[in-house]
Amino acid sequence: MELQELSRLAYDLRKDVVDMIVAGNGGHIGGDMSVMEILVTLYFKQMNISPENENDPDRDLFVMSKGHSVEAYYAVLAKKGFMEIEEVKKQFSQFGSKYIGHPNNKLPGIEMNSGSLGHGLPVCVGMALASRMDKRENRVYTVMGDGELAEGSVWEAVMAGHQYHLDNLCAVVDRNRLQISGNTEEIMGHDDLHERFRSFGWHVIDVADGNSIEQLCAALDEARRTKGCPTVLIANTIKGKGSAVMENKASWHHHVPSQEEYEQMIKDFMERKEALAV
Ligand SMILES: Cc1ncc(C[n+]2csc(CCOP(=O)(O)OP(=O)(O)O)c2C)c(N)n1
Ligand SMILES: [Mg+2]
Repeated sequence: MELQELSRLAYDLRKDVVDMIVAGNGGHIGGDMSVMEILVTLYFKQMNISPENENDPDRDLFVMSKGHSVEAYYAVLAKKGFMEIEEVKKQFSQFGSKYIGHPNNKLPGIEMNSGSLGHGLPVCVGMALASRMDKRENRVYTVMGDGELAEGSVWEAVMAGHQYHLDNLCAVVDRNRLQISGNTEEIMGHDDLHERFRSFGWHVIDVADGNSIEQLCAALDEARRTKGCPTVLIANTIKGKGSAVMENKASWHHHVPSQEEYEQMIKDFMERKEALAV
C-alpha cells in the first residue's frame, strides 16, 4: 500500500480501537492513538512478518513492550490477517475471552507476553543476539513508551545492545510526553533523551512527527542501513492522536468515551482521513 493509503488506514484502525474499548468497557486509549502509525509502518512497510511466515525462523521479530496499547496492536494484527477484527471487537476484555487486555503469545502473531513495562527491550537484546549467532538476516523491533523508560531494566538492555553491537536491533520510543498520571518530564524526567541514548552508544534518530508514516519509514530505512550499533527512533507523537476530545490529555490514558464523545471521535477520525484524500 502507498504511504497515503496507510495514513488513511490508521484512522480506520483508530475506529476499530475505540469500538473495542467501548464494547470491552475499558482500555488504554491514549497510547493506542499515539502508537498507531508506528505499528502500521512497521507491519505494512518494514517488517517481514505475516500469517504466511509466522513460524519461519527467518521472520523479523517484534515485541510490543508497551503492552497496555494492546487494542492498537490487535487492530493492526487483524488487518494483517492474524485475527478476525469482528471477533476481537465482540470478545475484547470479556470474561473468558482470549483477547485479553494485554498481549499474550498464545495468540497468532504475538511473540511475547507483555504489559509489565520494561521487559520488551531486554528480551529483544536476547533475540537479536540469538539471530546473529544463528547467522540469520532478520531484524528485531520493539516499541516502548516514554514513561516506560523509567524502568531500570530498559537501561541494562541499552547497555547490552551496545556491548554486543546489535545492529539488527531497533527500538522505537513512543514519545508522547505523557504517562499514566501526567507529564513524563515532571514524573521522571529524561533531560536530553537523545543524548542519553547516544551516550550509551546507540544510533539515535529523531522523528519530528512520530505520527507521520512517511517520516517513520525514512527513519526505519536509516536504522536498517546503520551498522555496528543498535538504533533507537525517538518518535514525537501525540497521545490521543486523532480527536481533540482526547489529544494530549493524561486523563485519557485509560478511559472509555461516553456516547457523545464516541460520536465526536469517529467524526474527527473520518474528517482527518478525508483530509488525506488524494
Ligand atoms: C512494571 C509496570 N509498572 C507500572 C505499570 C502500570 N502502567 C501501565 S501503563 C503506564 C504508563 C506508561 O506510560 P508510557 O510508557 O509513557 O505509555 P503511553 O504514554 O504510550 O501510554 C503504567 C505506569 C505497568 N504496566 N508495568
Ligand atoms: Mg507516554
